[in-house]
Amino acid sequence: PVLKAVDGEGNSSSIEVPHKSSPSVGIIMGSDSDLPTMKDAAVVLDDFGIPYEISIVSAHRTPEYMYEYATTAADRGINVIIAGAGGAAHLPGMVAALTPLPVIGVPVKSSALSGNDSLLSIVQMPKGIPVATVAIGNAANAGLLAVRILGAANPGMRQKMAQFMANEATTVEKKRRKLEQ
Ligand code: RP5
Repeated sequence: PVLKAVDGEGNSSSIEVPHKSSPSVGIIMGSDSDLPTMKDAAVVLDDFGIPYEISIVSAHRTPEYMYEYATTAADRGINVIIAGAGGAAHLPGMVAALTPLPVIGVPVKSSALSGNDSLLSIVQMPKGIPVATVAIGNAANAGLLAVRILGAANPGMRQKMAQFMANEATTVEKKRRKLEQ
């Protein structure tokens, strides 16, 4: 199936929902309107060859499904959950309260408060229930952090991350040399 969506600023996006038998990362979002932001996490995981699943899980509109998703994720073989939401963004924190897995929160940019509401809702977790929070709208970094978490116990994945970082450095070096010519 293909998930298509338009966000509050009119940015449209679509993503082919993968049929992978053993997803290692769960990407969830409060609404399909979060997809234009959250697809960047999927792009990173695709680049690193990490199987993932994508779903719409709303803390407010589908609380029972959120409970089911979070409490079964570990048994289904998920190792890391990336959760994005905007506004009163309770999804990452509630999911973290229901699973022992690491949860990465993505504050989605909202129209009313530019994502500051999302950021504060996600980052201000009480002691005991951590959510690793990335910058507003930066789902790519959530994907990269998931790769690093998986890489802690996987030397091959760590090597891929080291290569990615070396490539980033090369790109910047090239730009610097061009500028200094
Ligand atoms: C949140 O409310 C979602 O994560 C989304 O960012 C925001 C708006 O949702 P829609 O009204 O576009 O469905 O729950």
